[in-house]
Amino acid sequence: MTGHQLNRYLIQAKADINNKSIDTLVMGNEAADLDSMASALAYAYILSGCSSEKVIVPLMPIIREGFKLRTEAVYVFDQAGIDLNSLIFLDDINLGRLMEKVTSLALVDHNKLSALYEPYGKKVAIILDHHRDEGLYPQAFKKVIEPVGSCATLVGEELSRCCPELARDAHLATLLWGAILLDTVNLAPDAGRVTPKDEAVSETLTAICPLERNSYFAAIRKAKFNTNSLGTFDLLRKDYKEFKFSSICCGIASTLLPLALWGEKDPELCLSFETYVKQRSLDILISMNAYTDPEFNRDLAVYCADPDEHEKLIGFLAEKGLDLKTIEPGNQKPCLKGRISFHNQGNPDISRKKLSPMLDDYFSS
Ligand SMILES: [Mn+2]
Repeated sequence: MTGHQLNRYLIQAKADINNKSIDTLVMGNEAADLDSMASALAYAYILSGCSSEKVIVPLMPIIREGFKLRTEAVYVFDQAGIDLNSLIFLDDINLGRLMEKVTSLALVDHNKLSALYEPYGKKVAIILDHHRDEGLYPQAFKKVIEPVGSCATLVGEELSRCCPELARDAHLATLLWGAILLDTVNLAPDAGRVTPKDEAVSETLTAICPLERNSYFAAIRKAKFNTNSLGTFDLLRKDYKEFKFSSICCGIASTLLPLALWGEKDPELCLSFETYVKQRSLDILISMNAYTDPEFNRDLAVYCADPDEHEKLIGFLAEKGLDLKTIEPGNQKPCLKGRISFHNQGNPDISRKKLSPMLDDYFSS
């Protein structure tokens, strides 16, 4: 499986970053979702197929450890037979030293560099993106910025346009098609994401990819919500935001499994929360668990380093109409010094977006 052309390209690219100057470095955005990573990898491969004398390298702008949190990307990359060891992650390189050897940048799935990369803005030569055009980098000689459902669609267009030899590559097609199907919700018009261009590119990929559309989409969706492979630490950091409410540092994780199931997997939830709090110097850590069972449902886990603060906070949340019912997820071991409590949230309308301003008001008064 590792011997196919796409993997041979990746192995070469990874060797090239150490001993050659790089004509073009291709990168997606820092959120590094499936669309972004698939587009970067596929576009680098296509560009190098068009001009084999050039050194063209894709960069995944996250650390290697972060890849496994994107469970849908793990699934699609596996279906496409991609050897993860050959991918280049941030911790495989020294960014400053690498950029000295890079002549030009190709941005996919974004058109504005983040602060870390902004010093290299002058090198931007190509942009393929489906976000709003920020009108930056006038020196770029190629800008394709269109509001299609998925950036992978624009990469797919480049494939047919500039590199017909790769247009029969099933691994490449599997990669691009996965991103398009996930972003357009399986090309569903009701979801309001799909455009005629996404449909057209998807049609072309159907002929090359050995998978069936509906089952491929269903499997990607399932992988996205399947957190079985993740431990408590990974679940906490997968979709995590940190807030400063007055002098209180509060982390709120959004997780996709019921607390009952989480507690069964990990009987030391409190110790894990406590370690996480310590590492990030937090005062409070909350997990908002959203899942369907079969109705949409929410649970809430609240940890405070200060036990007195915990009691007051739960009292406040009760006043705010979250309708909390205390639950015991499995046989939980006690905390070392803080206090944790677990609840079903009877009012499922209160999301992180709504909870955070409430907490801000509470701690500011
Ligand atoms: Mn995108």
